[in-house]
Amino acid sequence: MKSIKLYGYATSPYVRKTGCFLYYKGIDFTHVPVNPIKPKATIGHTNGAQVPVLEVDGEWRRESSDHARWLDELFPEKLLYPLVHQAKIDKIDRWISDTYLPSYFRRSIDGGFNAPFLFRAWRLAALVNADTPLPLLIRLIWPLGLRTAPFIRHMAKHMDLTESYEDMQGRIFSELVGHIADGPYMGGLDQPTMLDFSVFPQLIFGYMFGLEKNLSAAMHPVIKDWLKRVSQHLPANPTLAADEMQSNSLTEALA
Ligand SMILES: N[C@@H](CCC(=O)N[C@@H](CS)C(=O)NCC(=O)O)C(=O)O
Repeated sequence: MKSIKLYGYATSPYVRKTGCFLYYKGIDFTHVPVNPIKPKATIGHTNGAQVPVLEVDGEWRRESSDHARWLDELFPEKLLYPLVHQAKIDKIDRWISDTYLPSYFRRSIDGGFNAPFLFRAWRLAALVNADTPLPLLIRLIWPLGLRTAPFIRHMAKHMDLTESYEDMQGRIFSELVGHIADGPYMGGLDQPTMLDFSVFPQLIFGYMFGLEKNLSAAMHPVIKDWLKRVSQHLPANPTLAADEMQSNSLTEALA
């Protein structure tokens, strides 16, 4: 049996994405929580701080979308990247990687430094702390850390910051609905692929782990039906965040 490790923290959308790839395929793996302020302790061997890192029998790779293709090579059942749909998947995956996932960092880039932002940032720090204890001071200055993190500043360079946060959110949500459309899965495919597992954990994370009161995406009937379909392929908590930190039930929100 192969030894499989996923290094990362559950507050990273990219880590949650690779986590869902593994869950969907039913692969036994160990989640190794990475302390973002001391990444060397766990991923020092990669000579960097970027997560997720997927390691199979000692060979490690970065880049979450590449993980889907690598996992298909190693475990060809339940393909995440079926080659018959390569062109369609590549196109939507580019949208997910370049537009959808970076949008989760927009508030950290130029949102108000206000109570909702502070609450969110402190909750994120608490979620990281549940897996890798952080000094109190570090948790307190987490909002500042998000504002100044080099990888987030780098993302900002590829965003149109002249579009307001609300306009961006509305636009991206409509684009998402368009990619799901009549389904049953993203891109109109009959089976779930890497696309579904790249988006699903992001839509549910904030609600399940106390960043948001409601699962607002589920107010849209297309998204709600799709969330229900995708959830059937994953465990009850597919996010890698500690179970004891869960605040809201997904089953209830999707009932
Ligand atoms: N393109 C990468 C992006 C990964 C990424 O940006 N990870 C962030 C966490 S959300 C990270 O590790 N940042 C710390 C760093 O790069 O030093 C992927 O898809 O895996």
